[in-house]
Amino acid sequence: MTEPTAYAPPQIWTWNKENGGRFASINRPIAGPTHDKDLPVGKHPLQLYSLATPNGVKVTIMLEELLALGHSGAEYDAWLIKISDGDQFGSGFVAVNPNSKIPALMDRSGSTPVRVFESGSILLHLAEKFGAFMPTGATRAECLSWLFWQMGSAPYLGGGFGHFYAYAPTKIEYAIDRFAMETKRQLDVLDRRLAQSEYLAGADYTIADMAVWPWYGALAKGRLYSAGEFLQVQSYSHVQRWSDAIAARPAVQRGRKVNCAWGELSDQLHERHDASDFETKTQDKVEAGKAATGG
Ligand SMILES: N[C@@H](CCC(=O)N[C@@H](CS)C(=O)NCC(=O)O)C(=O)O
Repeated sequence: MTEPTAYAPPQIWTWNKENGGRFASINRPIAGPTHDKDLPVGKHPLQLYSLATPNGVKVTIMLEELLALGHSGAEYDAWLIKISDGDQFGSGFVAVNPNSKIPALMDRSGSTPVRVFESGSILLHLAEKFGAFMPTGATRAECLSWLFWQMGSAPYLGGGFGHFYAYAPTKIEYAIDRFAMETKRQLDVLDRRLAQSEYLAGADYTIADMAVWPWYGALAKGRLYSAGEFLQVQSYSHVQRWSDAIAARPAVQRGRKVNCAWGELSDQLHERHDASDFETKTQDKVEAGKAATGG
């Protein structure tokens, strides 16, 4: 095995701010706000503060699916939180999520606003509120099991494999090997389940699929960490079938665009305040409008 440069941990860990890496500018060993900043509040019952990462997209997919089912109470304003600029450390954001991570939701539909953080908790809150995308009866437990499987498993994929394969300043064979093995094991867990069942909880599409798909569907399609070939993702044929089926859903296609600030301009809807924004406010239209007015 290729050995990394010898490193002996000191007696007491100290914060070395120079210790680079892709997220050095936002990583800190302390919690709490770094600056005062109120969050904007729009006109809808639900206020979402987020970014279109896999964790963020879970919630915008759920909201678009609820609206597609006719739940008008799921109308929402989606505000862009730029985590690379440190927006998650503003006092208003920290009041909604003390963990300073997107997504964060304020449910203002009742007399007292309710804060909800952690994507799995937000999906559950919305599923219970609208009585949708979560089965009752025997398959409820299966749905919750896969939902919590995602919450426990994805940190090995993102914080483990993705970090050491794609982002760490040096390639450490031990770390990449360890997390590639675990990631392939997780893909196999999903593949075996999806060989027996159309969706994760059973015959119906649920919040479990909405939680798992943005991570493992993207991985299976080679959209995460450019690791498709390395992990031989094509071999997980049932995951491929399930990923394609979910990707084809119109609500999923809309949800992926919300709070997206990279990629094709026509796929970026920085903020979403109305269903018509998908037609009129994607970045290609915004830029064309600016060019036309010389702005
Ligand atoms: N377990 C959390 C994870 C959320 C999370 O890791 N969010 C990332 C973006 S995908 C974030 O906000 N990072 C900002 C930071 O770490 O400062 C959830 O599912 O909501």
